[in-house]
Amino acid sequence: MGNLYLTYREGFPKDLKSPFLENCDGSFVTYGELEEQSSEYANGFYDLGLQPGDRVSVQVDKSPEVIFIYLACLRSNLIFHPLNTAYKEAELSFFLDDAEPSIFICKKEIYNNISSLDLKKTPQNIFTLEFDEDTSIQHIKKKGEHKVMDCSSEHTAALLYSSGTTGKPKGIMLTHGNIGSNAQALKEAWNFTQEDCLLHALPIYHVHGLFVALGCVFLSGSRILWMNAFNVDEVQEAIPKCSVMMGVPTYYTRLLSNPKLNHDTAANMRVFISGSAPLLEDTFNEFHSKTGHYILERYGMTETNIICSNPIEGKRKPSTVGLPLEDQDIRIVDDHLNNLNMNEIGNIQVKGPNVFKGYWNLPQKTKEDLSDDNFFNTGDKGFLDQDGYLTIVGRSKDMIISGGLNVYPKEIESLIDDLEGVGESAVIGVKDDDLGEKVVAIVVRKEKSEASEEELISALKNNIAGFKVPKKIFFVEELPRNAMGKVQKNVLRDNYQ
Ligand code: MLC
Ligand code: AMP
Repeated sequence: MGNLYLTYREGFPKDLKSPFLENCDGSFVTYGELEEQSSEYANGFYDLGLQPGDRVSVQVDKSPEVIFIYLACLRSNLIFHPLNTAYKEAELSFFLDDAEPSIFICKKEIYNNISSLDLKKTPQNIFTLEFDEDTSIQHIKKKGEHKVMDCSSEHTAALLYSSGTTGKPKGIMLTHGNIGSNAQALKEAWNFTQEDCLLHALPIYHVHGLFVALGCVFLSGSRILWMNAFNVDEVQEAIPKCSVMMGVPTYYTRLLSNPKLNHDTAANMRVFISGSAPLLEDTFNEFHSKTGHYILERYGMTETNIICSNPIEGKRKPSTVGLPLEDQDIRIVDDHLNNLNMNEIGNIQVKGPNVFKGYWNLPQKTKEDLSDDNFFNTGDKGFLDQDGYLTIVGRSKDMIISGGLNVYPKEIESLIDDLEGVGESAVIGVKDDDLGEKVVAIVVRKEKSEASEEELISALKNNIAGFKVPKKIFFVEELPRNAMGKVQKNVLRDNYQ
């Protein structure tokens, strides 16, 4: 396996006039157009003088054009760097300073205010994706054949950031081989064929909507029913036209409250797949009684793409994430790396061709997260049962998953602590029927401070992506601490649940 584009290309249907992507208004993109458009962008990148390994950072609304750009990056050996559209200026500045892209494709508002990002080094090429405007990246496209560049499967194809329990976000380098091997394994595990139609309502700046969803489609030559965002009514309308859906648990809890979801409307579906956050057993059972489908839960992370999956054929066990994919080893170890027995809870570690190459510019951090025998420490805790199914019971990393998006309390606490009138704070996740977990802050005001919940929330909204902003703030006189002076988050979680 070399260039991932060629791996994807092998799965395209023989007839390139076959639809790849269908929009809700009936318009569509064929596989032939996918080839043509990605070639044209790749020619444009060449004319701009981009070199293999250069980064292409993208922060724009979901659109098929982004897929063309992703594929053009693969073809040209450039590193695709997608960014959550919710990131605010300060967050964006960090990512751009760290990734140092040669091209930044952004929304018009950012393009017009690029100087306010106060970057150490402004990218040489900045574009928007505004159709028909002078600033649009579309103008770089150049017709003509493009020869896909040869590259090793070890070459970095994408850079995706995830925050950490301490310090700054880390860039995760995923290679052509990482993404390709996982796509192959998933296509097999989930029996994707050309007959499938995938309901795609996920964002495409995370591995779930980008590599997991698109990889299965490319490799099977199937098609996508495309939605720019998750809207429960539109998704419900689309279900009868599709055979596979992928989503985070929130998608399924929202669907359950839709009166049109029933056995008949879900009859054409082959499988509903859930991941990125824990699926509650109640959701699994309720969904089955309403539709006759057992949701297939799988487990993954940005550093590894998908690790485990419940089977297509065979028992799907609720509250488990299923069996390791065929090409991966999973082990459960204690803190001293001793292997634990079946049903014993420990640290989940994984080894396989899917495991990332390393953290961008952070060799020491990469070393810390990989054992000497090359197992990656996921930071998740769990156990394997007698049938080999994995159950995740918690995390050693302090992280909240809200609607499938990760929030690191440390980052939010630092920001809250810097706000006027705040002495200190603790950020926790509490159960939420819609989001799974929601972010809540417990704040100790400074003496005489009258800082209000509204003021703090509005100050945070100016600085960070909305999904990270606490949904609720409680004020207390002091935070509970243990004998070592450490804030007792478990006490807070119990009190504020
Ligand atoms: C949006 N908001 C959220 C939120 N998403 N708040 C908390 N948690 C979230 N996940 C806030 C916005 O800031 C805004 O706040 C308000 O909700 C409305 O915004 P919206 O965009 O209209 O929200 P909505 O459409 O309801 O979005 C919720 C969602 C979306 C669940 C549909 O977040 C989503 O699609 N999540 C999927 C994320 C995903 O793809 N994860 C995969 C990661 S990969 P205000 O205050 O401004 O009104 C990974 C590996 C793996 O984890 O295993 O897959
Ligand atoms: P990310 O950093 O966005 O890639 O998030 C990866 C994390 O999401 C994992 O380390 C898990 O903690 C969590 N996760 C993903 N899928 C599941 C799942 N099915 N059940 C529980 N947690 C999950």
